[in-house]
Amino acid sequence: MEDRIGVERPAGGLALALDPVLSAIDGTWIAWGDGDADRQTVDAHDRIRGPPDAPSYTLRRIWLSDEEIENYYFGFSNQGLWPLCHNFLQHVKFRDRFWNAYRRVNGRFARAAADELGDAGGLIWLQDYHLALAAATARRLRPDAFLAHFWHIPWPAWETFRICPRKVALLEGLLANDLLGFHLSSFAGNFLAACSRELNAFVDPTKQAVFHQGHMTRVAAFPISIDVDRFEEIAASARTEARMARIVERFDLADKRIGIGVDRLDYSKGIVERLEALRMLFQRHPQFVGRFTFVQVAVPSRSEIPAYQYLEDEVDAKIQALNSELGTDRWQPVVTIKESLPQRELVAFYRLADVAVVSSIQDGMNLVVKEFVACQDLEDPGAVCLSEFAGAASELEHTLPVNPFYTEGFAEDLRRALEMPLVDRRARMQAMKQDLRGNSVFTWMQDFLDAAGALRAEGMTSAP
Ligand code: ADQ
Repeated sequence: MEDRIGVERPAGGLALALDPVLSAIDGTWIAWGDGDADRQTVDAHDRIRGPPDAPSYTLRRIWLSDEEIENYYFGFSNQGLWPLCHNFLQHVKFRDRFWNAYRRVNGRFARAAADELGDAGGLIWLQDYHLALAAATARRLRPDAFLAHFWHIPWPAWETFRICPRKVALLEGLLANDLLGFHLSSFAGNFLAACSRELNAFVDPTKQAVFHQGHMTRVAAFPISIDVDRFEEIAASARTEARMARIVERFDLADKRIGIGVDRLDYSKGIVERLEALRMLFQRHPQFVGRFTFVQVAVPSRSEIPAYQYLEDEVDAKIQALNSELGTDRWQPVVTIKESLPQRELVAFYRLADVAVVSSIQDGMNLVVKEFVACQDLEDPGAVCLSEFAGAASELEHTLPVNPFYTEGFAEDLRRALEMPLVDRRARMQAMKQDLRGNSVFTWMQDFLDAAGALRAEGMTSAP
């Protein structure tokens, strides 16, 4: 059989959000690659045009060895910073080999960015917690560049952050940027507090700025969103109707109420807590037994890390127990899909559902809930149960807020969602759609770039 090279779309908010952004500005995206296919597709300068369906930006590859992936990505990034920033201190592991690889790889990203910038200078926009140190190297190499960073996950309270043995280096790395963005002003506030307490840096709350070692960094909130038009368009298409019909048939959902959860399998997403609330819903409200099916789309992620392996086992065991306790030949309380689905298929699930459940224990923003809202039609929209601890809760005010730590309350919220009268669902959905339409991923990008442009124009990058 002929070997073919295909494109895998990651089940992750950041990559999906940035694709349209890079296309809109025809920039260069620097990302690590591994595997033969990545190597075979680049040119002599490790570059390729993307995305494959409509090439409109350049992708520059950085090659990481297995050892670097283990220590930089699965190590410091995902066993250090991820659990630290999401307050899962039981999962935090700090190792010197993790840190050494993190520093090294950050340096390589910075050098590639400095290299790609060209003679005219310009903006280097760093994304996320994997690159906290890159700005410091980039600044040394390209003092002419404007450096900005967007941090896609929460920034924890100082009491949490201070347990990190590399806290000073992380803060100083991020302060090499001119502009630093978080989803929420509370995360920005936590960062400012850490700068003042750890570095004794001067924080100017009115300017939302930190002054440290003769340099000013503006720190502000830019809540991310989705490509709203694209989701609305797919949701309204005839092909989506056909997909919905196929899903109903495949999972035997014709006469059922349907719930949906879509998550990377991550302990921060509150999947275990959700399953416990579902069990309680069926116990306390037997009218839903046989009549309500919860579809959990949960694609495994970071499976090399033990905490993620335990989580997957725990989720599997809970679903199996619930299904064998209550399920029959014709009905299962929970249907699981552990694959990465094409966006169009996800949209069909969103449209079918009577209720979406997002029960994050901690979440920077959460794009799934925004996708669900964008896909609803106002004839018969679904209800939304949204964790109070997802960043999106500060934006979408007409959901049913849930507390994933309180199983009984959560179960009652699920019941309320399933029994919510049409007029109430419509009013809430209309308001949420309105909020969302004014705030797409393009607005996010524009706001961030405008802030960068304004700072550059002011030339405000030196101490007062
Ligand atoms: P994530 O933690 O990855 O993102 P989230 O914002 O929920 O979380 O985005 C997940 C994305 O992956 C959504 O676009 C969803 O449609 C997609 N997805 C999930 N499961 C899928 C599957 N099985 N098949 C296909 N697609 C799937 C991080 C932060 C978030 C923040 C984003 C963006 O943790 O808090 O909202 O970055 O900043």
